[in-house]
Amino acid sequence: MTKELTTSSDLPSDETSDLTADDPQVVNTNCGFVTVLGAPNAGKSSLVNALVGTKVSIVSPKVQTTRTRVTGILAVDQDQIVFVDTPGIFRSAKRPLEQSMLDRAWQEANDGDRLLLVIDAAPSRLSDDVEHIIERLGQEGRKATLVLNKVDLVSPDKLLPLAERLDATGLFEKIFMVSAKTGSGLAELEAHLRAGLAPSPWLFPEEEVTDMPNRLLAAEITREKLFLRLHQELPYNLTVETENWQMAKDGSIRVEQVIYVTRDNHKAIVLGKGGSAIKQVGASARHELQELFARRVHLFLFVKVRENWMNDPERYRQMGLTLRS
Ligand SMILES: Nc1nc2c(ncn2[C@@H]2O[C@H](COP(=O)(O)OP(=O)(O)OP(=O)(O)O)[C@@H](O)[C@H]2O)c(=O)[nH]1
Ligand SMILES: [Mg+2]
Repeated sequence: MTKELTTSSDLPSDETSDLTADDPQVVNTNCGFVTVLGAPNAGKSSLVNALVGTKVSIVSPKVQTTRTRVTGILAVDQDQIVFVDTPGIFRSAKRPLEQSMLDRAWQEANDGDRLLLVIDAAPSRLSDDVEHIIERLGQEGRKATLVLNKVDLVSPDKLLPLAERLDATGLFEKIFMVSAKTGSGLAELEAHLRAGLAPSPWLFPEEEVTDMPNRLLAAEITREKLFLRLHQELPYNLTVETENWQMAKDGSIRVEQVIYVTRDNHKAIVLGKGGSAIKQVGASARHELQELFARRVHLFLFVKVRENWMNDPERYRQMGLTLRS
């Protein structure tokens, strides 16, 4: 797992004089961005986490869990892949938050070196959202690698017709059948992506698994616990921000976060009877933060009603999104 740079002793003697290990001409590493695109709930974040080998992106059984660009970085031998997880794409966004999420996903689709389209292979037919993505990629003349995910839920005789139908679109240079849950097919996918990398210096240090700031990562973890616990429209009407992040002298971290909700009754539900709900969310988020940062974490959660947060550009900026004007 070492970063192999050609040293001057590997080069013909007459070329060695001016070259250093930082010179692009002597770098023998590979690196690239892979944008992971797909409809909501396809398993994009699960796939990125499985490929990176660390949980960098939050996951829930609900749609629209991921709201912004989340990177997961894989470094193996001389190769570094920066996976860019994106919000699930759906046909029609109604609310400003949904619009910003869609803008973000399509923007990332245009920015990456390579596109990975993740489709949930479990349903018997392609959803409208998937048809919409395929249509748009086709119109834009984009090519992608197709990942049929959740194959652990499908019998092989159903997979083949689906793969053939998608292959007929002409969009996909290669099709992989994987399960982010069991890990099946991931080694082949990884090998394919690594083989397609361009020679380039690494963009991140070897041990880095994401470029997300700790504050955002921590807010996402709390949001995941809220998504797992709350139902109906409530998860979609809240946002979490880390307001304070302090390292104490004893090495522990003090994290203060605000959960913004839009209505008083939402605040009551988030708090639960006698604060029982928020206590559980806090305990579960704190536990995960402690594992992630390998130190003691003191987590303080506050719930604030801010009716209009979904029209406040600052709330979007905190999430790494832009509110359309
Ligand atoms: N059985 C099975 N479940 C999976 C697999 N991959 C993901 N899931 C589940 O599918 C659900 C959605 O997974 P996510 O990774 O959050 O999906 P996503 O595409 O990132 O969703 P959004 O961020 O909402 O667009 C979760 O309940 C996952 O546990 C898989 O390979 N097999
Ligand atoms: Mg996601």
